[in-house]
Amino acid sequence: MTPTFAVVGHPNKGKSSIVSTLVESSGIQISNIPGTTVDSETYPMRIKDNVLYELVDTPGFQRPRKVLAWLEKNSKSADDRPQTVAKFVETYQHDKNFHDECELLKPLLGGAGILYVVDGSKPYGVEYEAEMEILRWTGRPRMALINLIGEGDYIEEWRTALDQYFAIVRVFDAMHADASKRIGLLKSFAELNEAWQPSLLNAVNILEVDQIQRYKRSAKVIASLLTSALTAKQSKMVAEDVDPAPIIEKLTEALKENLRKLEQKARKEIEYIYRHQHIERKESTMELLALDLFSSESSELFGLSKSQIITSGAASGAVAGLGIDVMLGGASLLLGSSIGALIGGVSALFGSEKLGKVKVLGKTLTDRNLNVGPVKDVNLPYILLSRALMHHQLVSERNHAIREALVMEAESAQHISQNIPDETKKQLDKIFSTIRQRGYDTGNKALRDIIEVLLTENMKADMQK
Ligand SMILES: Nc1nc2c(ncn2[C@@H]2O[C@H](COP(=O)(O)OP(=O)(O)OP(=O)(O)O)[C@@H](O)[C@H]2O)c(=O)[nH]1
Ligand SMILES: [Mg+2]
Repeated sequence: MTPTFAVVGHPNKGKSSIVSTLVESSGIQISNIPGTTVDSETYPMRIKDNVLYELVDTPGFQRPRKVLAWLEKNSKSADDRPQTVAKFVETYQHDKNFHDECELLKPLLGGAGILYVVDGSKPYGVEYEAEMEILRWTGRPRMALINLIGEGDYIEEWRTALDQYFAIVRVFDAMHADASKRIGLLKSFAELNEAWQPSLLNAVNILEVDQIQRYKRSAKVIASLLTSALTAKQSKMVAEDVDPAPIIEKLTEALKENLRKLEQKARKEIEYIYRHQHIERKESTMELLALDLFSSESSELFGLSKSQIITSGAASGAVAGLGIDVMLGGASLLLGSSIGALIGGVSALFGSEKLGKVKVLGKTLTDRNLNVGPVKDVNLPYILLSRALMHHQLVSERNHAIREALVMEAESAQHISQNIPDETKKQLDKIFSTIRQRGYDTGNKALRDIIEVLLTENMKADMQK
């Protein structure tokens, strides 16, 4: 059976925040208005096809004293207490006054363990005792989490009280807990109930492996971003008499836009890896004003230069007898060198000097291909890399209980590339120049490996904080 925990407690103490964190879901409703969660809802923690555990988000206790008074009246001895709780739910499940209590007790009657959440930044008070007593009556395995919503520190008095009702008491900061804290908490869950131990320890293993996988997958995304950016180009065929300057300008803008889009796409992919699909991001767009670009003009037709066409023509005497009309009729069916071969045939008929007049699908060989890109600027991959490393750090550390936008300051990205060790920079320079020369994605494993190390170094720095 999948280990299931119901997160229960007073209204507005961070129950939904804890559920969001532990199942890595940013779609759960969280707000500072008490009574936000109205009905119980079960959320599975899934990695690939495995459901590792489930958490039930529940509404807070509303009338615990009344419930406890009823339970006490209807119970004869301690051995009938869990049954009495079941009887309460059966009796009051359609009563509006006890809707919240019935909602939170139902999953416990169904076999869930208890995670009781309190706010350790506020003093302890007797008003919590009825809640804790009811939970004790259910007889379910119980653990208390002291969350810290404000500045105060009443952890010790809470601990003294909670220890009397709960097998395990832990301080757990819902909003700032990172992956290692969450995994630590799962290990405590495993202590709570022997029957869940194998599944939960397995869950811990799967999560630990998944953490490493996330770094690997992120490295792949960033490597592919850099490769695409280093090889990005724009080109357009124009007729002989067209002024190239405004077109080059447009192509340059299109290239910059493409680079920004590549970056945004990589951002989304990284956020997806860390299950932050709904993130709102506030970041300054990449400054690409002064980028140094390659630009060139060449005459070509369907990807073949004039000399290629003439060369292939020399070898294709077989088509020399075909008329132009026949050739045009068939041109749409032909590609690349076949077209070259046919034009070659034509050049054999008309002589290469007249080739400029021959039109194929409306284009002449005197049309020019205007090219912009790739970007020469040696800083480009480092700008992208720094920004990607910073974004990865923010996203990988981001707790799923946070609902505010992710803010990225462009200035703080700058120091990241300065911190890359010189030896690594040399290796990167070499890889970047190879990618530029080859002009296509080589699926560069060396690049992925270096980026993975840079991502992991970031992680180490975090753990030392
Ligand atoms: N600073 C801080 N705020 C927190 C923490 N946990 C929860 N909050 C805030 O406390 C408020 C209540 O959080 P919820 O998770 O909605 O609380 P809840 O217990 O589910 O509330 P109900 O559904 O109304 O019973 C929200 O504004 C949270 O952002 C925390 O660890 N630190
Ligand atoms: Mg809630």
